[in-house]
Amino acid sequence: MRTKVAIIGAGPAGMLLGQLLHSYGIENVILERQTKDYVLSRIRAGVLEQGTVEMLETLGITGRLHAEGLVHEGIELLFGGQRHRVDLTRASGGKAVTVYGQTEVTRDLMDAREAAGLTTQYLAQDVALHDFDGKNPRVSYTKDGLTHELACDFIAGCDGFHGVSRKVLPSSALQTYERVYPFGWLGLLSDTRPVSNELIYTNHERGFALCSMRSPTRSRYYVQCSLDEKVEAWTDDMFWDELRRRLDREAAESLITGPSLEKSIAPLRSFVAEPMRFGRLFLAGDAAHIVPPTGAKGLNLAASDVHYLSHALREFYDDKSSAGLDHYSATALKRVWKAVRFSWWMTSMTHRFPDNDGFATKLQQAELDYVVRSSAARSSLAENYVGLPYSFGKPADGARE
Ligand code: FAS
Ligand code: PHB
Repeated sequence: MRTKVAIIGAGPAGMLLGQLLHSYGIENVILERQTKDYVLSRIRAGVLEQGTVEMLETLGITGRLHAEGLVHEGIELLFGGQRHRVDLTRASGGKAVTVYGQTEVTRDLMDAREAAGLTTQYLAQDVALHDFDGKNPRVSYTKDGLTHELACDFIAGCDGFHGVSRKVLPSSALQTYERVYPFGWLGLLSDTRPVSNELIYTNHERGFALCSMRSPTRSRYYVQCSLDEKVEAWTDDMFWDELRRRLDREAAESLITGPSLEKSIAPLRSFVAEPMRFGRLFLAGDAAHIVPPTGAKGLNLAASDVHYLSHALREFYDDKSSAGLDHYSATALKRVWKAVRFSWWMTSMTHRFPDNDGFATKLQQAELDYVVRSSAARSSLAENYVGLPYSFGKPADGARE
């Protein structure tokens, strides 16, 4: 079997890349080790940057997103028992975010891919990359007990943090940067009316909490927890009691509770692997970088990488130019690191660090107070939260996107 671009992973990065390449007339095949239902069962991101929505709009697949997604023009910061609204739209020059779950984005992309009759091999096991730094890259995998080989021009490693793509690179070829946070997020999904119309990020002495949602009738909540917590030890009632303790009186009293549809603990880390290109292999999304979800950037960074990579591949096939491919890593990383910084900053400002001394706590309070009182600080938070322009990815040397 042969294709132009072999994509490993049917998460948001792989599915979005596959659809964009198809829209450019560039043939591609996706290899996914799980089933479609398993991929859709993972509860992850909830907030889309405007740039991500616009990319999906170019594919003509945003009917459900615009019907069911919730446009949010602000978020609230809760600290010292007071809620402070940050008007994202006013502070970012008119931009907003859309609350629409990653599961739904992936479902829309999967439906579009099936409707176009494109090939996605689910349950593709033992995926292995060959000659990715040579002239005949190819990917082998086993399915239904048979070994298959997919010859291609390029391989897109969209297989997430635990995938094979980054791991096949010689350690001498990669420089990695990492910060592991000393806490996790215990998340709960429930079919209950959200406690607020907008997201509430809380800095409380007991720890961070986040009130989010998926729809007017489905809520998504998180509380910071220690790394040795086990989700089995948390009953729903324990979760609701802990969340209430971290909210202001009004929110605590109006919180609607109900049975959890999903409950899980996610560890938090910042991680970047450089470069994001090695020969004919290009990394995109969590395969190359991880951010703490505090800044709502993970899914949106996957879209950002795919924006640059899809344009570069289109330039290669249409204009016979490899300039975009040659600058992909530098261009993508320029924007990745700004999102890594923002996600680290939002996490540092809102979470309780076990080794925080009085000085660190005072700094947090000063940071929060400055953000809610300074229009300059609010604008900085807002332009990062709604998503920096993709042109921010342009390297200083003016390389093309
Ligand atoms: P993904 O991990 O989504 O997809 C990779 C795909 O590759 C998977 O389907 C996997 O099965 C497949 N794969 C892996 N190895 C393979 C192999 N060897 N062969 C074939 N296929 C293989 N981001 C936010 O913005 N907000 C959040 O609240 C948030 N919460 C999160 C909670 C959790 C528990 C996790 C793990 C992540 C969370 N994220 C959040 C980040 C998340 O949304 C990612 O950024 C997003 O899924 C990135 O998409 P992909 O790069 O496509 O990677
Ligand atoms: C979510 O709804 O899952 C969500 C929203 C915003 C974040 C993180 C997670 O910063």
